[in-house]
Amino acid sequence: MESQTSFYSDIERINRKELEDLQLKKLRSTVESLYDKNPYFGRKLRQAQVKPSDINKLEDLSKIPFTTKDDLRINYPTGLINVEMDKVVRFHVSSGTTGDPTVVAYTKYDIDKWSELNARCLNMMGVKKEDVIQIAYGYGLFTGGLGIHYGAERLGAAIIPSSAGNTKRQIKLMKDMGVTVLACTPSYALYIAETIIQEGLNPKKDLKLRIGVFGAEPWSESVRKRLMDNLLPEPYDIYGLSELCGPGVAAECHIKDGLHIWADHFIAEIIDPKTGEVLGPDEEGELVVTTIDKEAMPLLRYRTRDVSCLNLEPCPCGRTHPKISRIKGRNDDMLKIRGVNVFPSQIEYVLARIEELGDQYQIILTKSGPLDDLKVKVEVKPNAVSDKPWDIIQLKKKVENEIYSVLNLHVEVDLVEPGSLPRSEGKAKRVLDLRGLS
Ligand code: DLL
Repeated sequence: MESQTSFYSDIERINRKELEDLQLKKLRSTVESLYDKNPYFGRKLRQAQVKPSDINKLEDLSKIPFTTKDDLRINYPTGLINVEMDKVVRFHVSSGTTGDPTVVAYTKYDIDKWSELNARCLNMMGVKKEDVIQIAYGYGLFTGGLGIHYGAERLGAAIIPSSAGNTKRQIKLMKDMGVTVLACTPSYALYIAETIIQEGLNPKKDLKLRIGVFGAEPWSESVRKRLMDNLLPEPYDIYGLSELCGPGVAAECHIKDGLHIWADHFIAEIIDPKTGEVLGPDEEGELVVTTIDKEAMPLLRYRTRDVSCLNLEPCPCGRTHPKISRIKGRNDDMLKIRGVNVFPSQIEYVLARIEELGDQYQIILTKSGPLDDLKVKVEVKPNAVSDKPWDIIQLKKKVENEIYSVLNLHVEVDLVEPGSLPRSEGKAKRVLDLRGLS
């Protein structure tokens, strides 16, 4: 249901033309500030022959060169900071799963705005000051815990900052404290749901959970359905990345058909990752984001590597900010198997629709001659099939056929015992890459 409080109603429902005028004004001042103050961006803009005065309409954004994670690495740790160091009040550091860590900095103003964006996201999901929210994203260098925390505090909700891990204690807290909102990764939510059942509790009767604030990794509609069946009625998607602030860049409204990206803070573009060409609405490509309301570390045309598309149609919820589609995955996580492009999230989508399967799976990447190949290991639900070999073979065939019908790819499936695959308390690692070993 739509939230009854119109918390940030004016800016969320500002008319498109005014929103675009505001974006242009803020874009120009961001470019001006980087051009004048930041040696690295200043040089990049001069090399591309772009002056702040060249930015006269939003389309002029395409004249500006992209920023990539490499730009952050080259300038490690503080080279992209665009304010005096004494104005910086916080650093977060990304874990660097794909290379060296990257540092992001915030001024007091940035923290204030970041809190506001997260408050908007939570409000949009229907979270109210009367709610009790358990934040089971990691607190610390990762932005998930603190980002959602500040948003919930701004909204006035009661926070349980449980951080990730210690799942049984999480569940006890939920029960004893009457927790109504759970914020964590969707893979951790699945693990929590499984543990609740193992503890002999019925989430619908014994817990008061209402809303899920799930993000930080790709998840599919079929996982949403599982979470609705086994944990709570309203699971919402929230998106963000440290480089842009952390969580709170975009989130779903009650329509749950795409995530509103806050356009008074970010300009979103979708590009062809190979050519850099800007694509039109509804065309799938890489999400590129320009921050237009940041002090410490503004970024121009940051290549997120996340695959999505842009929807500019008016949303029935009344918000005018554009929507991005659910993130399919990162383009560097895309697997190319016998000529077919596969995102792990597509495999998850198929597996989570099959009643007999558990929530945990692993994609194992191997080499078959010069080509990559993959195999899927997936847990079967307890008592879902008999021990008879024939039943197991039938289920294996069914899963392989379902994968084939969606991906057009023959994949070998290995059904494994319940509880035998690793569980995640944060971002799940679903792909096991054994290509170097085969
Ligand atoms: O994951 C920030 C965050 C925390 C978002 C909590 C939502 C909730 P990073 O660790 O920098 O920041 O990782 C960012 O995670 O580029 C995406 O690839 C992925 N990601 C984040 N949210 C989603 C989502 C946080 N809702 C990277 N769906 C991003 C799919 C997501 N992928």
